Amino acid sequence: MSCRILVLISGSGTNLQAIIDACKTPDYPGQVVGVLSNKAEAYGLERAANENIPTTTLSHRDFESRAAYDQALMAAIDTYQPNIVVLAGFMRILTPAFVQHYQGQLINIHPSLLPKYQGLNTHQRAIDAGDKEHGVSVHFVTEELDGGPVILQAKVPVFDDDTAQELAARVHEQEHRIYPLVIKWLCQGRLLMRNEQAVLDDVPLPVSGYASDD
Ligand code: NHR
Ligand code: GAR
Repeated sequence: MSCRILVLISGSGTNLQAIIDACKTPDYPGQVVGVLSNKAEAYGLERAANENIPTTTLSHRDFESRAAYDQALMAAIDTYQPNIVVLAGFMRILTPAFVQHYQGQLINIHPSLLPKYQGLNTHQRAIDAGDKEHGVSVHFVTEELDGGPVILQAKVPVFDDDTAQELAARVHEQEHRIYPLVIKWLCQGRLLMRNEQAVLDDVPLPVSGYASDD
């Protein structure tokens, strides 16, 4: 049976689209069964509707605390009975209770070469630091923000005259390649988190993830 994927978004959903498109390729082991947004205006909700994928919007503004929001979020997610939960540009920090509920089945894509530039505004920070290389990381989500074990990274060059927007576009191309690949591994049961480390085909991955060249 195909792996049930639930995607959490807050914005444009280009990663969501890449995942949906990958799921349509022959023999892909998963399907997006639902999309959940904390923002009603997220364009990703339209992308889902265009693909006849059910959506839920749950605004954090309607809840008194992060704990209350995350309880409602978990209840909404679990109605879809997902096997895995994928953060794709989801912009709310998740409580330990949430993270523990989906431990090992919850991944995020973060636009930096972790452990560099945890948090927000990563492209501008890489430019300001004069980095020659930047990129993207897919990681298991743990209680530590952007601190869970890295599964896979992709690198891009930073050019001297880059704007944050140009650099972000270069990173996005890589995001759309690596996220469907990692989701496939997770769906196939080849990828898991063991002792705070990512393990692929029973091989513990290095801190910078699979196929890293350093
Ligand atoms: N939650 C946990 N527990 N662990 C992680 O690793 C998480 C997470 C929730 C989201 C994505 C992350 C990113 O890739 C992510 C990883 C939002 C913020 C943030 O500061 C930081 C990191 C990430 C996502 N959010 C603000 C907040 O108060 C709101 C910002 C906004 O709405 O624009 O939640 O970068
Ligand atoms: C992506 O670049 C993703 O890495 C980043 O937001 C963008 C979402 O784009 N995630 C974060 O910054 C998480 N805090 P998308 O909505 O087009 O997929």
